[in-house]
Amino acid sequence: MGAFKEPHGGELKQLYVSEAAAEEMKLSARDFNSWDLTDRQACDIELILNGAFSPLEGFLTREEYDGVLKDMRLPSGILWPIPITLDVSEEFAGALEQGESIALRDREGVLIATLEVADIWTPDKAAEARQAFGTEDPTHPAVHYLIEHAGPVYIGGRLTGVEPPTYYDFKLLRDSPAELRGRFRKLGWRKVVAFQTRNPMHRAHQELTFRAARDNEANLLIQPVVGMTKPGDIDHYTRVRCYEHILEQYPEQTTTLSLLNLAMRMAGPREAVWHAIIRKNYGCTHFIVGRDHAGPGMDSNGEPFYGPYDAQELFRTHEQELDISMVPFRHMVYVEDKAQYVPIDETTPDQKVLDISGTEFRRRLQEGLDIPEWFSYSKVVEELRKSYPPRHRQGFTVFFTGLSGSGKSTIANALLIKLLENGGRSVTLLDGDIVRKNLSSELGFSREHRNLNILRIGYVASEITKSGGIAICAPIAPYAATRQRVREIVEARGGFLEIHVATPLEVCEERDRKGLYAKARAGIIKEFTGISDPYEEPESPELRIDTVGLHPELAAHRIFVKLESLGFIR
Ligand code: PPS
Repeated sequence: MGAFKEPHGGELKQLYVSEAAAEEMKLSARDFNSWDLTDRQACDIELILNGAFSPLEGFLTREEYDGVLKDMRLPSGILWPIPITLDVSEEFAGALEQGESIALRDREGVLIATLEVADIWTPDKAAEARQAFGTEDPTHPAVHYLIEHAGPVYIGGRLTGVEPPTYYDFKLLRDSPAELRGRFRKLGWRKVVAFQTRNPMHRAHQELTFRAARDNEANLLIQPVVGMTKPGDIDHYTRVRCYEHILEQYPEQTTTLSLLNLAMRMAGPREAVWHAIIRKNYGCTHFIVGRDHAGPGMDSNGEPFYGPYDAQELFRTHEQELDISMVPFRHMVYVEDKAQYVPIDETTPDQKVLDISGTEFRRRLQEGLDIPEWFSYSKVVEELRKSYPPRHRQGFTVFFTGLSGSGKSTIANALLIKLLENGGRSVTLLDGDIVRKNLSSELGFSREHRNLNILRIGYVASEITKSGGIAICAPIAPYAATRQRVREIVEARGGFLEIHVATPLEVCEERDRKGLYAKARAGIIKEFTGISDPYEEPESPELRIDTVGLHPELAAHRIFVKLESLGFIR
């Protein structure tokens, strides 16, 4: 297999018009219906326009979509495993007609491309989830995205590129397929092995990629994904700094680094085939596929979504047609006596084999514990420690929930004082009443308004948490789904503890400190939580506290101890 053959499915698509034509398009597109691209769509469109998704020339039409879902093929017969769709709102789609051109803009309103509308349709999302990802289970990130975030209507059609997206970070590391092919040509690299990753690289990865290149007498392209990866992954800024350190460890002139603005779907086998097509388009001849390639983790029953080698098998079935060779990943382990990494199947029973799992590595990072040099280069570990400090240096949110009069504010205040006494971090109390006065003064108590109120609190708490502070929130927060959303936003930035102040309704009503229960019973206050409005009890809070017979100070102490045991304070 020689280098620089035509990309998958024929010529490399390059859909941008000339600068002069782009200027004209910007003027004429002023009258077009205009759609602001979502983050996912912004990634997809970039790779369609620059040819990384060749042979696609736009977002899938209905016929293309059906074929991709059914047997991974476009109407031309070319293999294409992942549906690349432009999902929009019903309102936007309702104003469109087939054949018209629409403007597609980035967040700042910059015109990225125009699309000639060929099809407008309402997809069967459950069927799409089953066919593309093999499951309807919403714990699969792509299924979750499809059901929770993607718009209800799809628009398909050809794109004309106006302006490539602007980046402010790592500009020199971002390449189009044509640019990377040009670099390989200039360097005289005829065989190139591509390595895909969404994680920091440690020594095992370095050894494996080094071997893959050596065994195939090829050069190496490290091409990490910096678009959208699995929620909870290490941010790309930190990862790229780590990759730059690891690049120093390869023999000079053998290896290059380039970033890929891909929005991953975590679709396992189908995703592996997709990744290979993309790398073929970038001019690579070989592609490394590991165990559980692009795996989405466990399903809601704790079972893996795909078998560990399903991706390799699917790739193997289509390898000829894909015209890019698979380099199957062998799990590398460290053999202490040899001070060397070796594929696990080449070790002997008498050898002492060392390995640190991803979970164990994260635990050590979180708790500030030792990470040995044999596992990862110290510069890489330092970089990770800077961005992901141990828990006692991270911010966190303590989120109280419970009925009015349950004692949330009293315990929250006691906790505030204890944390201030302990020192080291700024502490902010977002009490229900305070927030309603300052942040949410225009809101009432309908479900919609309560949710809005809680999401505002969650947003502020997440910003405080991100900056390394402590946020204590004490609203009623009666709806479980909204509390879950707050948890998700905050956990992306640091710690989150939900404390259910589970004082029974009868006790709260009997206390009736503010006289609100009496008014609620009399119908003077409407939509009152516990009386005329629901309260959904948390199923698994970090702590549940019943204040009956428990002094607030003791309650605060229990939370303090919990925070200590989790490593957030010491
Ligand atoms: S929510 O549901 O989380 O948005 O509520 P929250 O922001 O915590 O506000 C609750 C405080 O507002 C007073 N109040 C009511 N609570 C519940 N239902 C109704 N209809 C209502 N009307 C006014 C009440 O004092 C709550 O304060 P706490 O401290 O919880 O007693």
